[in-house]
Amino acid sequence: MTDEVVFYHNPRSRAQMVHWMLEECGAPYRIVPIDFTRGEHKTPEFLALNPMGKLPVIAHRGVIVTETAAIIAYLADQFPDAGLAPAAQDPSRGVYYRWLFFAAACFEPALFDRLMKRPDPESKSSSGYGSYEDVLAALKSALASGPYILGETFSATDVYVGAELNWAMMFGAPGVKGDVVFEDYVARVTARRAYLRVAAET
Ligand SMILES: N[C@@H](CCC(=O)N[C@@H](CS)C(=O)NCC(=O)O)C(=O)O
Repeated sequence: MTDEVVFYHNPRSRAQMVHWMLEECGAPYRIVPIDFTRGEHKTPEFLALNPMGKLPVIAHRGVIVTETAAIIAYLADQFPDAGLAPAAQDPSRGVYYRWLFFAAACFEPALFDRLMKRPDPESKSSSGYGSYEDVLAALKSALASGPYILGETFSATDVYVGAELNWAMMFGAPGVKGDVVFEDYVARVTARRAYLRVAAET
């Protein structure tokens, strides 16, 4: 069975984060462009891959994976030579998972609610992310000692957290843009060759 990753892609989407990860881990991949304007993500064929009708999607060794953070974690495990995930038994795997899941489950929804000017959650204790401010403070604590989330070691979690923060900065998210910890971190991770290769293509 081929090791090639089939990557359903549109550069104007979260699939850019997966593209960065594919370059980081040195995976052999083939891009299948998906044109949103032609509704190619809502065809029966595409919905059979992802019933959400959303990108990104990958197919690898007969398996379909969706959800940006899940794809990034999956690729780190499938292409271990790149050294982008701590071993399963390594305690730092806990730190790696912690901030990867935090970014997907707390930072992303908090960020979108804030950018869309949705009202803050009525109750911090029943809202999964508490408050936007609490999320940013927690994320900043993870980055404060740096240079990466695992300290000296760059990992797949930095791809996802870095891409989310970079995106937040582009959209002028309050508390992110202009903050020295976030700005320095994003500058550091987006200076990587893999990121720059992808950015040069778009
Ligand atoms: N939770 C998903 C979100 C995926 C998502 O919303 N993708 C957007 C592009 S960034 C999409 O495909 N939108 C097209 C649509 O819903 O019609 C992930 O993290 O991968």
